[in-house]
Amino acid sequence: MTEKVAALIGAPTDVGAGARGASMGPEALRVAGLARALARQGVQVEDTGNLAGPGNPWQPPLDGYRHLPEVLHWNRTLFDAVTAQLQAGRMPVMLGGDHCLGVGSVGAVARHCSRAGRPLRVFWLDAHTDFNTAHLTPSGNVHGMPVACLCGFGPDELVNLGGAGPALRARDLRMIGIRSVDRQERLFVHEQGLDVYDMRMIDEIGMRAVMQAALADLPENTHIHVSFDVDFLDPSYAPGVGTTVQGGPTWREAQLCMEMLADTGQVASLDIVELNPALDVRNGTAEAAVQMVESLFGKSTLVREKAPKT
Ligand code: 5AB
Ligand code: MN
Ligand code: MN
Ligand code: MN
Repeated sequence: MTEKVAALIGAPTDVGAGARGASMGPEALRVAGLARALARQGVQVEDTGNLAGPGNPWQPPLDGYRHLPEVLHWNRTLFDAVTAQLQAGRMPVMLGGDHCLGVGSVGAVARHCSRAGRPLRVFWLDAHTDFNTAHLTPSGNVHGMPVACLCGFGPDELVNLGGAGPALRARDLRMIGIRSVDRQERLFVHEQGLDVYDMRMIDEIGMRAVMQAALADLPENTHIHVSFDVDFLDPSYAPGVGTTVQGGPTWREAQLCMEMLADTGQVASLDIVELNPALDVRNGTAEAAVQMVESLFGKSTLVREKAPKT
């Protein structure tokens, strides 16, 4: 880790999701021992508590978006909180909350890096590409749209959050673990040239080669942001999410992904999103997520100078 102090920012909302419950995610992650896990890895932790925002009105979509005013409110608040932590030299760790919050969190990181002239690479660990727009979406749920918004395709207020124009370029993104892309979303992902490492690629060449490819040509001084949607993990050990998709990375594959990110020493901000305690079993998914994050912060079985040669 580049930054030594991690600031936990709770964003307890599910306004962007299709199921209620992700609003309880921040507390479930705390109960599962997130702060202690980071401390074990030598990271100083400051829990800034939870942000406040509107409740979930549970309304149908309007013009292709569900709860857009509430989504906007939460993302503005989060954008400011993440920006403040980055400016204070701390590493923001956002505890969601559903993945619509990626707009504010990644947006803040991207604007910060662009002001500092620092290269950025965003790792989107997810079963889904989250690249829908109001026209493409089958659900109207904004948690299926954050990547599109960050790349400039979405409502003006979200696209231009904290700056004019798109926060990200498609080439700044690497998507790992993908196994559910909607029919029309798929064409758009292809058209925009997103760098997607889907489950088939993980099956065929293995997680190690996938991560080597996704980390290739990483410029020195790159800020790595990890947006960890807990539904990235296989539902056999992570059932506590709103949108489970069978056939995710095994426990070991997911660990390797985290360990290889940790090896870069360049992970500088993190989202943990989509954990839904209402659907979990004895907080086991929260505990699984915490174990993954501990690996992301450098936990490994043995001391290794560097990864073994191929
Ligand atoms: B998540 C779906 N593609 O747009 C949609 O969990 C699911 O943040 C989106 O990845 C899942 O509604 C959003 C069908
Ligand atoms: Mn997601
Ligand atoms: Mn997902
Ligand atoms: Mn989900």
